[in-house]
Amino acid sequence: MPSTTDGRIVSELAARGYNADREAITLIAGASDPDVAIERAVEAAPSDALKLTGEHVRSLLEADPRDRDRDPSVSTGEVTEESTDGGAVAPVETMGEREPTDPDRRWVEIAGDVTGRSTGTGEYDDFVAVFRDRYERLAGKLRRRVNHRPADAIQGMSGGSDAEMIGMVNDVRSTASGHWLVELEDTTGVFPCLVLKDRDIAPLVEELVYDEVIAVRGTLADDAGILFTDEIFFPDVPHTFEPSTADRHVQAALISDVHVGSQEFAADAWSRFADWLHTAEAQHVEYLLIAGDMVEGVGIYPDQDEELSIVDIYDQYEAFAEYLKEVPGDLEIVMIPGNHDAVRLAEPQPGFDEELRGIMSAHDARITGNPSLVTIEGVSILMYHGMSLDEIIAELPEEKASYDDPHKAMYQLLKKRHVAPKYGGKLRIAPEERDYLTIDEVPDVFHTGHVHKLGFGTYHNVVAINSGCWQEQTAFQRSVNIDPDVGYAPIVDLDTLEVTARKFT
Ligand code: D5M
Ligand code: FE
Ligand code: ZN
Repeated sequence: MPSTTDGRIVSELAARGYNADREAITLIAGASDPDVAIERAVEAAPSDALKLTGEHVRSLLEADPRDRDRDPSVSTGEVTEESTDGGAVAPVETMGEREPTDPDRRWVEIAGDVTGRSTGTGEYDDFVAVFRDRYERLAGKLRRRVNHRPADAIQGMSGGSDAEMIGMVNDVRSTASGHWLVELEDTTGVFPCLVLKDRDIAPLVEELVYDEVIAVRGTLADDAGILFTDEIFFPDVPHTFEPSTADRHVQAALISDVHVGSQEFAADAWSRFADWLHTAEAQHVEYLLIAGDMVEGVGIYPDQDEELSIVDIYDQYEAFAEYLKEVPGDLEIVMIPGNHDAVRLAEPQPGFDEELRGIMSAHDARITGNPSLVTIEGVSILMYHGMSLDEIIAELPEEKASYDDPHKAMYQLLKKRHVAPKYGGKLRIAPEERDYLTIDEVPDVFHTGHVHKLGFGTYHNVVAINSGCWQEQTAFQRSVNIDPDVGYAPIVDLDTLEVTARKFT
């Protein structure tokens, strides 16, 4: 599926000061994401090398499971936005029983997990490092579209020159006359960019959040003190992106926000879901992905204790483990934590510790960090709990991100290629040596939860799914008019990437 022509790869490499032999170019063109492969090849090139060789690129690609196992003949799945409200769930006895499945046919790989790798000490240097890493990773995706001039170089250019810059959004203000002033920062300084209110790109300014990385192209004012912006670029998912699919008919159920321990936990809906998984209709559901908030937790929000049915956090996990035992024992389970779980709140969140793993040991579930890139039979699924969705929804215009269409808020994260673009808001981000929150590789499926609303759709062929929840409306949600979607399980066909939402209430 090479979306990048060989010629473009050659010029991309040349722009970074490298030549490459024929084999290196062919290998890069055939990589799952040639642009990522270019970046990685350059990054890992020996510092004195001027020419990248096939051998060099091959060793890099071999280290990447997506390139090792990728089937070049992928098909593109359509998402059917159909929800089988009511009716679709037949009682167990009329459906027949699920047959045991063959564990040998299943395979799961996990990448981008911070668990056990956290290096952050909370020192100032860590913040500098994680911002630098974020900038480098995202700028790498924009360099192929603009010819970046550092802020300090633009400061020295003469009035009227054309200029292009990649920067982190440092500030967005509206001027007295209603235009936008976007201040971009790179490692050398900041530069102000003016977006006139009647330009076609003006609505894009409303999508910006602080600290995301974008690129601009424009012309310097006569006094060279400001850039009149003509174009804005986001790191984004290439339009040509083609997702991978599984080689056989197999399905995954994507859920989140179980909230065991809350008085509002929907135990009946959960049991109907678990029962359905035992029926022949669910025969092909071999994977269960849970994107955080297994339990209600304690002390998460003010007055939360008034709505707890289980007050001890370990008892909550014990109860959750019992509910998990209701699903078929041959399901392959992958779990990440959320903000109600007993792991550090700051993202990236490591997976559950040994004690909690011991409690949730049934099914031998795979426990990984938030976020993680989970590849199931060749289909990569970016699992992220979704805490940043609240912020995206609060800051962007209704039509671009809302609780009613949570998948549209997910599209924004894909476009920004970062699961938590804004730093320093309500969301806590732990500084690490590398930024685990950038979306380096385009996932085939993006799975989040947190906002307790069901929504799914496709963005540049990536299937975005926000699973609903298993907790009825809480007092807080009532007070802010959040009407949760309770008891839904979106089911993804891994061979076609079609989604069907099933309802169990
Ligand atoms: O989050 C469920 C949703 O409700 C999510 O959009 C946050 C929001 N929420 C719930 N309780 C609160 C309080 N007390 N303050 C702010 N936002 C809240 P969950 O992670 O399941 O609680
Ligand atoms: Fe939740
Ligand atoms: Zn949550």
